[in-house]
Amino acid sequence: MSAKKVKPLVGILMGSSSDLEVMSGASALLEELGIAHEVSVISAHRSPGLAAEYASSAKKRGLKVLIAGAGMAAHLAGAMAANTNLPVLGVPLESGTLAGMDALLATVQMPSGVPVASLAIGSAGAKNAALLAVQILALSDRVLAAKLDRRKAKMAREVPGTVKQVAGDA
Ligand code: RP5
Repeated sequence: MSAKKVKPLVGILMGSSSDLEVMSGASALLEELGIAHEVSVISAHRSPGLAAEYASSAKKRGLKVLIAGAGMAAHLAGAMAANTNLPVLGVPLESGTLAGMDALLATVQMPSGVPVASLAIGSAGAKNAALLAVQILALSDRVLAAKLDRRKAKMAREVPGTVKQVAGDA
């Protein structure tokens, strides 16, 4: 008997295969939390038709959240948001001469009416985008919500707290 194929709930996109290393952090986190997802390289500039088609068909295909990472003039998240009402999480990536500031501004400065939730530049942003996607899914999934609670509690336990106390005269 073959294993039941679960439809992906999250679509991770990136503008180039050169973004894969950083964006794989998002995929690893979703995998850790057991979230079915798909990973695609689609460019807002180099394959604009495919980008529009992906976004317009995403909801029909069962996807619930899109994560779009891109560098330089990062329009991928915006191109997704232009063509779907699913939540779009944008991850600005460091690429080229401006160290990700270009992508940050392009991702965060969406015009009114077409929201993109922008995360931090680079790998922290990629991982947080995955966590945010899971938090959105957990709004209607109690088991997932409990998993996130346990993860947060574990993270708190792992913070060292006071690392040194120094005695003095006063
Ligand atoms: C962006 O341009 C991509 O997201 C990537 O971060 C950057 C450079 O792409 P490549 O020239 O490496 O394909 O569109």
